[in-house]
Amino acid sequence: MDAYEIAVIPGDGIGPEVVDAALPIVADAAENAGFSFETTRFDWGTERYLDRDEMMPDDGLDRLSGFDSIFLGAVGHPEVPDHVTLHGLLLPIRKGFDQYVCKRPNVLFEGIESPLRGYGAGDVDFVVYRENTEGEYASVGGREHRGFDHETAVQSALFTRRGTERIVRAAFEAAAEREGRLTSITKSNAQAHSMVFWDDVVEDVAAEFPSVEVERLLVDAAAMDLIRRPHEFDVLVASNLFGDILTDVGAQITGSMGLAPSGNVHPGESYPSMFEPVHGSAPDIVGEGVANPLATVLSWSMLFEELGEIGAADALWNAVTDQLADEDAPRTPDIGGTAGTGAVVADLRS
Ligand code: GGG
Repeated sequence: MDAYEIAVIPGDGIGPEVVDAALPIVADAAENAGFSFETTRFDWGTERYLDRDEMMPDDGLDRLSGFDSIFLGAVGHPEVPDHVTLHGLLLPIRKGFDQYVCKRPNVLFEGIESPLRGYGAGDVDFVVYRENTEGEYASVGGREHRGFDHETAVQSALFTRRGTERIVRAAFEAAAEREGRLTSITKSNAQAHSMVFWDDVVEDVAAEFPSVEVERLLVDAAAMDLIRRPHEFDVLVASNLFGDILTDVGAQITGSMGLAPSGNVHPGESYPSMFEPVHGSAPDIVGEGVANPLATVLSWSMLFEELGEIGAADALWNAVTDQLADEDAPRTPDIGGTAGTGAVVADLRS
């Protein structure tokens, strides 16, 4: 029997609430599928930062490196600037373990009302492949002459051929396995260096996938079209920043950030991948017990899928799908209910 070692970083705000609530159903799914996993908890995040001035220890990546996978709840705290929390925990893990594919499915489930008129179950089902280790999130730049009127800030985006090719190829592979449609997102009319380069790479890689139909969209048009015609999208591939923005649009049109899962994947065996709900720490609802645990459960489903445990992955995904389709089942306020986090998981397990 396989026994996996999973590092769990609940993080900040509602992170620990959704992570702890979800663990029992995750354990059920593993047991029913005939494997086991051990979790090791790392209480890294902003409480540690406020106490010790570091989000995680200096040897944090070393401590995570032996695990089969990593699960993260959320980062962010009202008293700490967001760039500190992001650059102190989430981004070092994504970059340190070369998790270059940020995979974010956007599915409109049965029982969920989209804010888009006329859209129902199954009408929206696309996945965003977001470049996850470079682009606009590269730490290239600086600030000079602070406090003077000639103060200057420079933030450069970094696009390498290797980095761009591999995310584009991963997206093409996904499109070839799905409906054969790929939309590449750029701003190549304005960003004539990096984004025209991105277009060139897409053209090169497209030659390897003649069966995949390629559409190119500027990010502003894509933001509009995700609302205007979301049913036409299958796989989108985008830079780090554009992918981040568009997946929030995707979460809204499919009902809630509380239903949006994600994986930061390093394909291959060299490093662990990391899975997390797309939502942040939601300080406005911390402690109220109403955070939606379903994005966390779906993210565990993605984790098990990555480990090759398809039975457990499907069991978790189907449990969420069935619950949402049941109009009598409990649901949290973000999707129109009044139930708490615990009641939703208890119902999933029943
Ligand atoms: N669930 C992880 C989390 O807290 N994300 C908040 C966030 O700011 N994410 C930015 C990103 O995904 O790049």
